[in-house]
Amino acid sequence: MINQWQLRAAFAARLSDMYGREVPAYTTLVDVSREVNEDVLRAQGADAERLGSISRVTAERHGAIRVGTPGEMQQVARIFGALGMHPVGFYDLREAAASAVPVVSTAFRPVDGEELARNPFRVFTSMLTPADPRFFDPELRSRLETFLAGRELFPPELLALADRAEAAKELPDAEAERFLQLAVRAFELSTEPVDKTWYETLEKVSAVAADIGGVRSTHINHLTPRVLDIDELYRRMTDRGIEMIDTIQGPPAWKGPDVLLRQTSFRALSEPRPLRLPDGSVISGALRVRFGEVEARGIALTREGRARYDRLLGLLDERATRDPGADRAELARALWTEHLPDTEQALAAQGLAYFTYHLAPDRPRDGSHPPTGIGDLLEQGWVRAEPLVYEDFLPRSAAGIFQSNLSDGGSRDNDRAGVAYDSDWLSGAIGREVLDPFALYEQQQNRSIARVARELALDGALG
Ligand code: OOG
Ligand code: NI
Repeated sequence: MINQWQLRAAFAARLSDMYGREVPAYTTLVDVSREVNEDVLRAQGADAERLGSISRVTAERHGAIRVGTPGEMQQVARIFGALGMHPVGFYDLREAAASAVPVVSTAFRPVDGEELARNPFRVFTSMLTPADPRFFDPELRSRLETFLAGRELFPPELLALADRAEAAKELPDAEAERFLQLAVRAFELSTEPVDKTWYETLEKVSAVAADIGGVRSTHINHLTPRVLDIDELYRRMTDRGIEMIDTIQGPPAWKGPDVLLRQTSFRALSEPRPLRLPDGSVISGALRVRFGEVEARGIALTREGRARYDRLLGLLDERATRDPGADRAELARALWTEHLPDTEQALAAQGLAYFTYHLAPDRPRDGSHPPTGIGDLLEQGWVRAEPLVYEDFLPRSAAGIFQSNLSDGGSRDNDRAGVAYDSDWLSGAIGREVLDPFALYEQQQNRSIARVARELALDGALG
């Protein structure tokens, strides 16, 4: 029998092999990430593993896929459900992006601490919004919806195996093998000819719309390794002659703790794709869709911490507008230094980031009574705080990653009102609750505090 986390780890590893064959530059990115991680581990020792063991970080990947309809999203949810991955968070990239990115998204990922430690594979999953009149007029919407309704992304056998794996939380070896083969195949780039006229019609609105709705299949759009020093990775990739986008998205490099998520990417590469012309003939063409991305993960911020981050991004935009010649990273660093505490202890004390709390092995043993507040316990050496790693995504960064790979902005009519979608709508559409990331981190933190309280009481009883 193969259990869920083994299935998830095997799926992530096979997807990585497949993607490396299809997009060789991805392999370079993985190699350079591994080198950087080994160097950081050598230089920092145990500190390098503060946000995850080196084995977790080395195997860690996130993927991105894009689908066309709620029905397709629901099928994706079944496949990832088989792997113990649940929809977490709602991202509206239509609002986060200046150019035309007509999608709303969630991320499928494991949610409990142990599962994340075993293998944290996550997939950012976007769904096209043909009903949004800012992008699609009624005629195009109707053609697009008809096209999407007529395709099948996932064979029924794959979905049946997925349902079995989700219900039983495991699969017998032979079925597991079949499930993995079918699942990886479903995300390979199709060799079926692309209808050139249809693709280009959608491309005029948005390259993302063409990538999703211009073809009869889906594919993994990128697969992202995790690196412990993204600034160093950026330098090494550039030294190797790989042209990276010009920024690292997310928080700046600064002297304080890493928080949230920093990401960067190299531009989508032209890949050969067969194109069908109106006369039925097929020519070999090229489309630029898939790219490489890398990320560094930091500590998860509380709602308050996140509000601070969002406010700082706003301030950064203002300062950059006022001072167009200034280096954005420098401006960001100055703002961060001014507005964010630069130690884990202060982040914890001010309620800005999430931690789990554990009894300190060297806590007082002189029979004295521990204080009751978590802050005092920490300060007086009764407990230790371990940071919770941020497991999710950032809408502004995601929009930046999408946009940096669009050669033109597409078109959007901002005079029209968009269709409103939110987390509840998506939950209903896929028939599963889209979970609130903050609630998940809070739960982990609260559980650890409750455990510490129990252990201290026990300590008292024994002492
Ligand atoms: C997804 C872009 C978002 C990230 O890491 O923020 C993303 C896409 O291009 O489909 O993957
Ligand atoms: Ni990504």
